[in-house]
Amino acid sequence: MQITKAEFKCSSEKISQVPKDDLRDIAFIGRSNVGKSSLINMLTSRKGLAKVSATPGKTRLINHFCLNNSWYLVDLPGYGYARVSKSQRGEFSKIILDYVLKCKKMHFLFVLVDSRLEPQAIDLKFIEMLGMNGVPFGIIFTKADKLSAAQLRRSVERFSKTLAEQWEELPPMFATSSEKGAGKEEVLNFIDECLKQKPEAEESEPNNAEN
Ligand SMILES: Nc1nc2c(ncn2[C@@H]2O[C@H](COP(=O)(O)OP(=O)(O)OP(=O)(O)O)[C@@H](O)[C@H]2O)c(=O)[nH]1
Ligand SMILES: [Mg+2]
Repeated sequence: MQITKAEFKCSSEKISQVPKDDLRDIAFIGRSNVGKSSLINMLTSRKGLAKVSATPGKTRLINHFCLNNSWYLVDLPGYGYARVSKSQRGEFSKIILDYVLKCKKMHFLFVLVDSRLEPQAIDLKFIEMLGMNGVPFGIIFTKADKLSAAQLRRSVERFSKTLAEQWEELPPMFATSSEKGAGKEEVLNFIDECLKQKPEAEESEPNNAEN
């Protein structure tokens, strides 16, 4: 998929504020500082589209970016950042849980994990919560430029093995580097395919005219 147009649409504090049109969301989440905003800029080839910061906790709102006038790429706040106040933090904040579990616009969620780290408890917990709730998701291993090809492969294998202990089927997985542009085509092509699929409600309820 070629990105011909990428523009900021809005920031929302709660899901009642997200755009009301029927364009679908492809969202990005993960621990603070994992590289969500950088990846969004890399995928859209727009350097300053999403705000990047070396200080974790930069993105606090649900940010919608409209791509090719046909879908939304969504930058979500990070989880697991200890320095935000307790009421904002929770285990996973209300804004994150509401969006991920209740927002009907959300079509697919990418969970970003740092490719350099061992599987982190909070990421596994988040993924477990997605699995239990039937949320469609994939995993992106970020900052791949910081590892050799062999180290990256081992890291992905380690994560897969951990997930396989609990789940029969593994989610789609990608490795990216926002510094080098690696993984861009794979992720964009996956999104393209994903958007061609109809939302589940339309597939399973074709004759709901009385509703
Ligand atoms: N080397 C390298 N650094 C990266 C990459 N992606 C992000 N970074 C750096 O990691 C830091 C955090 O990046 P962000 O994109 O702001 O991370 P975020 O997940 O949006 O963070 P929050 O909004 O705070 O949750 C910045 O210093 C980035 O420059 C990458 O692919 N390679
Ligand atoms: Mg961010």
